[in-house]
Amino acid sequence: MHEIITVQVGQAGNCIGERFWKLACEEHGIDSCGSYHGESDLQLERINVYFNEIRNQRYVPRSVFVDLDQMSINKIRNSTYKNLFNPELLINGKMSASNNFAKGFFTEGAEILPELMDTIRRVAEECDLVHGFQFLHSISGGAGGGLGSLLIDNIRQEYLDRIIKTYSIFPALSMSHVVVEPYNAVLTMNHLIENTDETFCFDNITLFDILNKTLRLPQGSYTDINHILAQVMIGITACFRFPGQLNMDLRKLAVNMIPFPALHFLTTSFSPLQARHIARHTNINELTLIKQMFDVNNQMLALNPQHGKYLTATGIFRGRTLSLKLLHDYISEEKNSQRFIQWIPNNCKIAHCDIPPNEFSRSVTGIANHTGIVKQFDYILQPYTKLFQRRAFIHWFIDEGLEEIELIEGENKIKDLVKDYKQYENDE
Ligand SMILES: Nc1nc2c(ncn2[C@@H]2O[C@H](COP(=O)(O)OP(=O)(O)OP(=O)(O)O)[C@@H](O)[C@H]2O)c(=O)[nH]1
Ligand SMILES: [Mg+2]
Repeated sequence: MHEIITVQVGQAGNCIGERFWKLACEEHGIDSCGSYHGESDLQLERINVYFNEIRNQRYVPRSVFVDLDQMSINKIRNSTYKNLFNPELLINGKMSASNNFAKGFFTEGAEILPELMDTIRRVAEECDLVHGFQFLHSISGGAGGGLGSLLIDNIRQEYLDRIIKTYSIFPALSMSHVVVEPYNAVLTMNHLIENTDETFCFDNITLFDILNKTLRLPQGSYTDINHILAQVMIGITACFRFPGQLNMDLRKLAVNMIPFPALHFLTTSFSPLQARHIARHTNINELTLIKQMFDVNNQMLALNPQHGKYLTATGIFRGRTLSLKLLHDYISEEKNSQRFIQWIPNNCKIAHCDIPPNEFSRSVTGIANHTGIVKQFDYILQPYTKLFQRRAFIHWFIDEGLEEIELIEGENKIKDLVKDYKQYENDE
């Protein structure tokens, strides 16, 4: 079996991860203590991709939970799912990263790194064949960004030929109370550009907008947006977790989605976006699913698919009664539209998993490599530049061992990435 190891770092990473495991357990018939109570063999056929079986029909998520302070990890230690997770894989340091990338990467992070790498090695040794790693983190947190980057770099060195994918949360800077988030984000991007194979980008502003405007939950909290994020992750991973007619794994996904190594920043979309209580009654048709996959209101990032070009896209469709013929027909219409560059043949694909998600009878999770992602990069570069021109706040980073050149390198790499994406913006 080709196993995937999950690593959740920092507060955002751990909170989103907890949601992801909740939904994954529901889909595989696993209760909050790890026992199987499902009704179909299909739930178990590929369960080893994400879970370890520790004894007969008792399953444990193959996930390492990491933070520098205790708060997010203690929350998991005391949650409803406390008996599901392996306590040896819940690891916290002594001191918070205090919103500082450099603490997470150099001082506090470096101290905890040997223990973390030992743990990850142990988890990897228990696998038949590690297929890859998936990281969950915010790019602007001290732990998620700094320690997350340190772990990604070290895993890349030690597991050179394995896939590293990340689910990376971009900050809502307009709502932020932390002034140095743009620095953290730029520094983290430096490592994501160098050392990941696939980075799925999400932004908190868009997710809060979905809560407000689409789901009409104006008082929505992180728990609500983490639920949407978990739904998307569940959608992306459906074809790895279940057998399906049109299947995928991490490597196939990368091969199909990423035309050039640097351009590995992916956006996602999801449909149906509906409040939980009405979801089950809606039987959304094939055409609507496809339209929504490409609709601006269903994107998980500030992306307007009408502006710029799709380099590649994949729709992961779930549901028993979906007509693959219809999906293929509609998707080739999309592929032939102006929104797709035409010089990559077959750059719009579908994958299919019969088993629907728990909440809906049908769904689609869209994954796209789209030139419009540059807007997100500009969004962190602008405030970064204003701060850095005046060298404001950088002493906090220098004091922890960061050299100014790393900020400049990060900035330059993002600018190059923006240039690389923009050159395809007007391609036929
Ligand atoms: N989507 C989502 N974003 C979160 C959550 N918690 C924090 N964030 C965002 O993540 C960024 C801060 O990162 P955190 O993950 O809190 O920080 P950390 O990695 O724990 O590191 P420290 O900053 O040192 O505490 C901010 O932009 C927050 O808006 C969460 O549960 N879900
Ligand atoms: Mg924290």
